[in-house]
Amino acid sequence: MSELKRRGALIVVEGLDRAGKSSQCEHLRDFLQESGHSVKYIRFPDRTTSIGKLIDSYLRGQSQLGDHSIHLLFSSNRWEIARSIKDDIANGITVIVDRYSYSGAVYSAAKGNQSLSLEWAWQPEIGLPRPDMCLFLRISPEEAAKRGDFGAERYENGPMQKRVRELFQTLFDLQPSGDIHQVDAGRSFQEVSKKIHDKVADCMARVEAIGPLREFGPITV
Ligand code: NYM
Ligand code: MG
Repeated sequence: MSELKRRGALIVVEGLDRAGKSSQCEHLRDFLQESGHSVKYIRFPDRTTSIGKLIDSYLRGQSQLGDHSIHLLFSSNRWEIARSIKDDIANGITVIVDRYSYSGAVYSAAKGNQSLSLEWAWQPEIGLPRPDMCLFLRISPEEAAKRGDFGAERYENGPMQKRVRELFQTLFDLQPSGDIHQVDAGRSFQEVSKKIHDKVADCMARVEAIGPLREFGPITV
């Protein structure tokens, strides 16, 4: 009989644009790999698939889509990758995900479309793999704006980021306790990465106690 393999952890990193998610994710991947773990780093939107190409064109302002349509494409882009995430986790690979369902729900709900509430926006995420932990890199919209040139893509403007920041908090308050871990991303790169490594190490040690990979459930706003 083959030895039972320990599953990988599903770790999501969230935050506003310019919070430093991607550089921290790459650093975390290298750190875990150097400590002997099997690890993969993926990001949403995944702009390489055919759905991802539609999203990319929308974000660059090269195509127009209704708020509900683009919302469902973002969700669909997660569903098309969900199978491979589950397989990797089952095969003992820890998967680091740069943006996930939380971004999906809050960016769409932040547009202020009356028929696109946070609750509506969350619905298509129900049933997707639920992260073992979500690290929220917390930064003020003002600080984020200072870090680089905003405005290259849709949603990268002050009022939108401010609303997104508020809705992240609303959504996090509705998540199961223990899922969301806030990290002060206004500190130096080294300080932030140390915090992230410590929290991830705790989570990876807990994976066996958590049991099998879970799924997202509904929220009530
Ligand atoms: N975004 C990202 C959404 O609006 N919905 C989603 O489901 C996801 C995953 O796409 N401004 C937005 C947030 C970002 C933009 O992401 C592109 P990135 O990580 O900046 O490339
Ligand atoms: Mg961005």
